[in-house]
Amino acid sequence: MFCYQCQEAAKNEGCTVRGVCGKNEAVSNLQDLLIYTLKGISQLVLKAEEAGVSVPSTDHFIMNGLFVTITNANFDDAAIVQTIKDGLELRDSIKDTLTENGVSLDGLHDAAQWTCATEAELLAKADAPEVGVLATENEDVRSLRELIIYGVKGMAAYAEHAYNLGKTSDEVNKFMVKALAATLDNTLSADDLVALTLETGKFGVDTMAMLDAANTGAYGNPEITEVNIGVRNNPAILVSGHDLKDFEQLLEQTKGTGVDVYTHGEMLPANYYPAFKKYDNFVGNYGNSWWKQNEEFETFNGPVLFTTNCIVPPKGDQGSRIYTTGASGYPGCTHIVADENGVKDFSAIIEHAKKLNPPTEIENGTIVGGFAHAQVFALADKVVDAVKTGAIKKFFVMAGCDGRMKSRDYYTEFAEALPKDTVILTAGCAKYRYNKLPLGDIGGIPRVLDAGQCNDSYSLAVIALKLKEVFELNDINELPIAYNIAWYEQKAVIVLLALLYLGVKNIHLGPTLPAFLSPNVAKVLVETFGIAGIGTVDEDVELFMA
Ligand code: SF4
Ligand code: SF3
Repeated sequence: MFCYQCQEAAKNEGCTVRGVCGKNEAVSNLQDLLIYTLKGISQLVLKAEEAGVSVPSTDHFIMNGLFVTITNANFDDAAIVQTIKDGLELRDSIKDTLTENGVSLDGLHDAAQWTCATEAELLAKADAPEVGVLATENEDVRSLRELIIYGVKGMAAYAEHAYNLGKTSDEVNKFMVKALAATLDNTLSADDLVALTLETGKFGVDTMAMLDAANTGAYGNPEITEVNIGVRNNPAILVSGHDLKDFEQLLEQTKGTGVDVYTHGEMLPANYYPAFKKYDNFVGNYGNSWWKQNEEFETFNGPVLFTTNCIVPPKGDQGSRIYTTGASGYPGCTHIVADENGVKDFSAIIEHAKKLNPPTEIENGTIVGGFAHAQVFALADKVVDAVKTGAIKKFFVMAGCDGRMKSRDYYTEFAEALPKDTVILTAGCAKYRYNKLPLGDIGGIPRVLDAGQCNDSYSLAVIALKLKEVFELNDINELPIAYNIAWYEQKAVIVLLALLYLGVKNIHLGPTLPAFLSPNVAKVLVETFGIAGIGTVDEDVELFMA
């Protein structure tokens, strides 16, 4: 195996024996083969498009397949094997249609041609050198190809959440096909791939805008909310991940059952949506970000539903009360699938909850969030005034992911060290490093404004663009906003590419720069966009405030 897609890549080079995330060699290789298969399918879809032949839709299969390979989403080798087999079937049906229409299949890449007669052959192919990341020998081309693939993985995740709410975009779906196929094309130069990287950012913005419209269209605009972080004395289900449609279905089905519902990790922002506030059994948020789940699931006592990443391999017998759905999966855990209308039956998890103890309290009180674009616009006068009077000197976008590395204490210390006339704008699970600190407020504006999930980084970009308009500036970079972003998995990659596409310069990225950036590609990002790593807290605060 070789994997370097996330921030925890071993030695910041790559995992080669077993993932730091817990992914074993077999799963890692199978994920590579799934991506390889998606690339082959994409090459055929492009061929069909050129020939003007209509072929079976691959949109949902591709977005889901990409999502399955995101860090901490799916560890289930059997499920991935089945997805690959489904992909081969889909691929063959496209080939048949092309052949029937007289389209030549000459010149296809192995990714569009490989076959297997048995599962053993499939497993052997997953381990073949032509399949994995290292198949691209030139390290700069490999770096750019993977940067694009990781961006597209993040895009696919957001596209799938929107899809689950009935929203999809032909342009985004077509771009994913184009990008996947492009990574098989040896005629593309490094410059072509740099251009494609920026285009990935453009479609990242479009996808996040689509998901924002899907979420707010279905559940209303997030609003300022005091979220309870304590517990009640009823049996309960904990929901993690990012999918709001799953969350809604679970709330509907638990209504009147005596079973409470809590959010964990990236599901916390569900508390901010008006549509979910009508459920009396929706209690609040339990615990912190994903990497604390082993200990927090222990004290939660009840079953847990994963709608997406981030799963940490369960400890002891915890797996027996973990349920997965959508792109997520873990061997031995119960996986809940949707019927043809997208309806999921959560009765098993609800019945399971009834047999278990209520959650044990680990903290109490409330935290405040809900500062997505509409809520911030409603407070615009107050915010603009605070900037004009100098009450707010600077905003710090500290969006992104959290992770288990000790070096991430930097973000807590950085938030504590920021001058009192600064405001943190956050989104994603990165917030857990400082959202419970007593940082106070500035004239009633909390010093940590949480817009929501990682995809709600889109809201932060919309807010920045609005401020640019209000202050009549020519360039988004003239605003008193600094970007100190934490990344972990591939959704943070698409958020980063989206910000670059919007023209944001001088983003600091930590706790380490991605292992998949070759020195030359890193140099391009530094020279073109002013991307930098992080230093010490004191140095960085001084640098940002200068
Ligand atoms: Fe390693 Fe991250 Fe890949 Fe897991 S996802 S194998 S931790 S690089
Ligand atoms: Fe967190 Fe996994 Fe990325 Fe959606 S839940 S931000 S790490």
